[in-house]
Amino acid sequence: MRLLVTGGCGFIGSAFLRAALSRSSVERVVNLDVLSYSGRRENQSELEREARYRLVVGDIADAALVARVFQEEKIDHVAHFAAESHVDRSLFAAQAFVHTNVLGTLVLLEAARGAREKGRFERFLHVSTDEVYGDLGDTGDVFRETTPLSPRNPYSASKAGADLLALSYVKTHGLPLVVTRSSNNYGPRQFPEKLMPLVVTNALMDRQVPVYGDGKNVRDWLFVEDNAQGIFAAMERGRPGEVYNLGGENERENLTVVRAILAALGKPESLIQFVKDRPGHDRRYALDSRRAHGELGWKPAVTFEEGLARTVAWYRANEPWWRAIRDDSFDAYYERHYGKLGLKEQPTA
Ligand code: NAD
Ligand code: TDX
Repeated sequence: MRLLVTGGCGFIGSAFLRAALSRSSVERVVNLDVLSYSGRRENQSELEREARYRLVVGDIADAALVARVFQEEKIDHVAHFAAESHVDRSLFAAQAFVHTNVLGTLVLLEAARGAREKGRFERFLHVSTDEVYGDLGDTGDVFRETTPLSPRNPYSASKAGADLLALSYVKTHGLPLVVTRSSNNYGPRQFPEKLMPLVVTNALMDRQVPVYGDGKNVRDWLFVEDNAQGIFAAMERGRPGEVYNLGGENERENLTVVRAILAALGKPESLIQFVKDRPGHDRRYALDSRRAHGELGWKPAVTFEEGLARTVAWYRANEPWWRAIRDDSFDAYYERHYGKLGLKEQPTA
């Protein structure tokens, strides 16, 4: 397998790089990453010593660069993670989401189609999300792979656009492509704009922890290493043209998650501050993952309690990692976003 991973300096992509390089069936891994604000070179720096591995810094929407990588490296598999991934940023800067998530995906599909026509391309694994299905509201229902796409924010709309393009390449060009749609990931190396690492790092700094709305929105939490295993299984064993939901089977209200983190850190619940709700905030996501269980033989292995303990321990042990991110530019984002939502001034630690 000569594998191109996009977005391997990000949270899930870097976990996937480790999973891929641990397998002897993988002859070569090339990571194409533009090192955007959420791309961290240190997420993969120890891998740079591996002879089978190469980091290429560049944009997936740069067609000439992507064509060169395909040709030089004789790429026959793609695992496509690169994306603008944060819903809140898509509310005020949507253009980058279309550039990377839609246009970037198209460039990769075209490169794979070209390689396929030359007879040397085997699998394109497109990484998508449960958010493309929209919102379950307060119903007891779940999303199935057949649920119509109904995205409700610019992030999920751009991901849904990418999904449709990707699946169209199966029909029109016979591209052997598989899509995974996972639920919310958590674990080490997640950029601290997302709920869990934001709560952990704010609490470690004795800052208020912002909870949107009434805190009763439900997410289904999947430990990042379990997602990496599921994606690898889908790339190896998934049927071309098929979609696989990868759910964590850990539905929790946000407030429950926040309280569990504060308890694990020994911090008081008085740090919780309810702020104005996210516009268009999806109430609940939940996935039916029986197709992945049956066809891929995949199930999440890490319980929520174990995953949370490992996540909290990682942020405690890797303070230089998150301190380097929580700099002035992060504060500018934080004030711009949370100031509008009514977050109180931060008490000093
Ligand atoms: P992330 O923001 O941590 O990482 C994204 C990576 O993509 C970064 O390394 C960044 O530098 C890179 N990137 C961005 N634009 C690029 C471009 N134009 N060219 C090359 N590289 C670029 O994101 P993540 O949380 O690791 O998410 C990875 C994928 O998984 C995304 O496709 C996302 O939609 C999907 N996903 C995420 C979750 C989640 O809970 N985080 C859940 C389901 C699906
Ligand atoms: O400060 C916060 N306060 C808060 O209450 C933040 C950042 C979030 N929240 C809420 C919003 C959501 O209900 O917590 C929940 C989780 O929020 P995020 O971490 O922003 O994730 P979400 O919007 O659910 O999207 C995530 O899962 C699907 C990922 O960011 C996406 O990349 C993925 O596709």
